[in-house]
Amino acid sequence: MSDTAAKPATTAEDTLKQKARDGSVVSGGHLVAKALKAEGVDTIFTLCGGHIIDIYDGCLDEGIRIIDVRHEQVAAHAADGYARQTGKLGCVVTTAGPGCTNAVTGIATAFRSESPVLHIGGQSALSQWKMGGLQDLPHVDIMKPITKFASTVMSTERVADMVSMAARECFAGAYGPSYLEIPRDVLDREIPIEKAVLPKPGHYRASVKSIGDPAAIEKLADILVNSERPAILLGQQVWAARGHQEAIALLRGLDIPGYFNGAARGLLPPGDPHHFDRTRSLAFGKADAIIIVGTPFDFRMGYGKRITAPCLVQIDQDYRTVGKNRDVTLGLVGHPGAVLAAVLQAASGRLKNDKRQARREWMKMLSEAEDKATEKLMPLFKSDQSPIHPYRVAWEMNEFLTDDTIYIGDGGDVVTISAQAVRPRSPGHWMDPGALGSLGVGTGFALAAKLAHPQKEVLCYYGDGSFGMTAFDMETADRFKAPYLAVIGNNSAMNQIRYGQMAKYGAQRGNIGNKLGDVEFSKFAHMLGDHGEEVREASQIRPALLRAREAIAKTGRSAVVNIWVDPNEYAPGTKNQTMYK
Ligand SMILES: Cc1ncc(C[n+]2csc(CCOP(=O)(O)OP(=O)(O)O)c2C)c(N)n1
Ligand SMILES: [Mg+2]
Repeated sequence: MSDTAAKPATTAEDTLKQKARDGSVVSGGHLVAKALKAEGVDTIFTLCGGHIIDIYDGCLDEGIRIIDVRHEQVAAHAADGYARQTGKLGCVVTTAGPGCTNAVTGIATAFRSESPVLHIGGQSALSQWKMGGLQDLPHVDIMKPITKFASTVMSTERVADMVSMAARECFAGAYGPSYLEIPRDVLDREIPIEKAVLPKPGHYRASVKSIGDPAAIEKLADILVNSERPAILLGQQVWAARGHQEAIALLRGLDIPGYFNGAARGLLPPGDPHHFDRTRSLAFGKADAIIIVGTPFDFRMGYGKRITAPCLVQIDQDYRTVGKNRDVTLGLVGHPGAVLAAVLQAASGRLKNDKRQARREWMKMLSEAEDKATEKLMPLFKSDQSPIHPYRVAWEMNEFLTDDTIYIGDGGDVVTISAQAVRPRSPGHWMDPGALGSLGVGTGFALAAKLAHPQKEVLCYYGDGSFGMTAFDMETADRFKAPYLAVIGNNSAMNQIRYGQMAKYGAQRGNIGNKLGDVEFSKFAHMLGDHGEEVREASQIRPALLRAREAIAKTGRSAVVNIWVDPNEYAPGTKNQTMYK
């Protein structure tokens, strides 16, 4: 018999607690935790509030880790980041009212990035429904447009059932977030356990590994064995759905050049013969067949309008994305890994030698063009100008990355630039906000990445504007022994916007509303008890990064390297961004 069970009950509360321990009654909060456990959730990201504390009590019983942050935006980004890093449901728990609204940006980011996140929020008691309770808001109405599913839970009996329902919705088609609001009396009430609807782990969801229409698989196999200059773009769904091994097998099996965007960056390491990243326009301009997998024709793809290849195939988890914004030759709906494995099988042994030879030449041509493009960037990458050129920082970071570094970009221009130099070495080692373009994702992503993979190094490259948005949760990373390296490209401005403004309004009027103070962020690190350095010369970037790495290993705390970059240097595309035209 355990110590707790041996203690006699003294108060009514104790009696209830004892009953709960006996397993004869269960509260709504404990049902939440049981359902999360059934879904494989091992960590929740949260900021406390009276409406939700019973969920914490349940998580203690179920052995679910509670990571409490300083701002709900970070909790939501962390839940998203944790989903991206683990391939499982992420979970954020917020209190009613401002707890929910603070998390909106994180959930909206997950929505545009198709990340499976369950957001559970508190609400005033049903007994005070619409009476003007503390922190009362129409949460479900607020969350509906940025989730796949949003609902109130109306009874304690249904709490676990509705958590499972919301989780199922997160994985329907393209993944995404769900929101559940649980009123306080529903959450706190205790009911006999046999009255609760408790879906059985592994029995309330079907496999998502659908291949769609087998006839379309055959058609795509035909296309791929008959083309001479095919190219494949792998998008974030390939990684999110963990279809990357099948995707890589297809590239290698049929000798096709692969391009990678967003979270798919790093699915193949740089230097791999099927990895390409500087010649997408060239390849798409000359290809006779282009296959787009798991990424929409949105602004990042020019809405697909520039593609002129005679054959364009689109594969997506979401039926609504295929053929959206432009016509396609063939559309397939299904799980990217399952579809590509089926296509490879259907094409197996059918690629003729002359076609394979043609592809090798095609890839050789692209590969030479890649080398030329890199050579062209080299003078910028190697620049030793003072103030430091932002391209040099990007290059130094790429040199500094190990095979085990997860790279996160959170900023404007400096991060856009970094994408030209940073080559993640492994799947999941590149994280960016995705289509919402939300600044401030970095701290939550870094916290989540380190918690998901304590043995890996996590480097977040921030703009100084972005860092200011969520940096305080670096303390949370330290508190939970999830240290990471924050590198800041500091130009004392919201520079990406500044350039656009100057291009449109001229140097005088363009400098309004976008300049920031000169902040020595190393002092912020010192305040937290962390290692922090200022870097003002290009030659000092590498030594500072190495010292920071060493400090993190030695102290188990985060580090900040604040690099002062030239505010007058920027990415080539920035000034001409179409949004300013
Ligand atoms: C939350 C949010 N607010 C505003 C923007 C618009 N925005 C895009 S880039 C940028 C500048 C970011 O500044 P910083 O992080 O310092 O990077 P820099 O461009 O200076 O390199 C801004 C404000 C945004 N994308 N997200
Ligand atoms: Mg800046």
